[in-house]
Amino acid sequence: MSQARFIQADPYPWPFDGQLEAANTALVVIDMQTDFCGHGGYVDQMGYDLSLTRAPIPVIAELLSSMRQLGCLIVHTREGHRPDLSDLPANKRWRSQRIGAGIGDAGPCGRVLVRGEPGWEIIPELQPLAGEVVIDKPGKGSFYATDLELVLRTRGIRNLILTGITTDVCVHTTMRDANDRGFECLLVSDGCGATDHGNHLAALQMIKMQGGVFGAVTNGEQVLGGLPR
Ligand code: C5J
Repeated sequence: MSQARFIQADPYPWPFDGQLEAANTALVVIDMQTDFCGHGGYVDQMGYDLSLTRAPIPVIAELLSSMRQLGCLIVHTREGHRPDLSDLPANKRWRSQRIGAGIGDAGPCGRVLVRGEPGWEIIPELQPLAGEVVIDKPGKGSFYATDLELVLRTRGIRNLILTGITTDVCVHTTMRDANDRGFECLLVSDGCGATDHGNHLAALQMIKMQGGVFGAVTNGEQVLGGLPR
């Protein structure tokens, strides 16, 4: 068995059992799309401060570069709906229309959160490389109505390093769901962002309760320093 290896994290050195190898660890980059962090996208149309959802871009770029070099599995996700909106629940559409950013409606970046539209694309700074896994999801969690679990199990992944936006919505939903499925999860605090900084901080705190109820939290520097070489 290989030597135990840990990344410094809160509330425990991660992963819990020191079984950290490039072959069993994936970097998950959640919803780094123009709709969530670009001008004219969904989050911008709702009136939120884009600097909050753009803040993690440099940290994610560094993690992508290092973890690609190590040969770790890289997973990108995109939230979005079919052009005919057949996978868009009526209540999700209604709520988005109420706040002035109707999903499926025309906007400055094309139809809001619709697959294939400019706003739905992953931002240029964090474009997936050919061959990397890209998961299209209609909901907040990355497991719901996708083949993510099948892909991770097939590739022998048991450790997930989570980044992306938004901390309190799609990242949290994915982390909670992954944790229930037995994946060992680490959230990168400066590799995530939310539309409200208080919610970002609260989401980090929630993970750390009960001895790490959903896993552990660290920052990009600790991940870069703790990855297997
Ligand atoms: C939201 C997301 N906030 N990617 N989506 O609607 O967190």
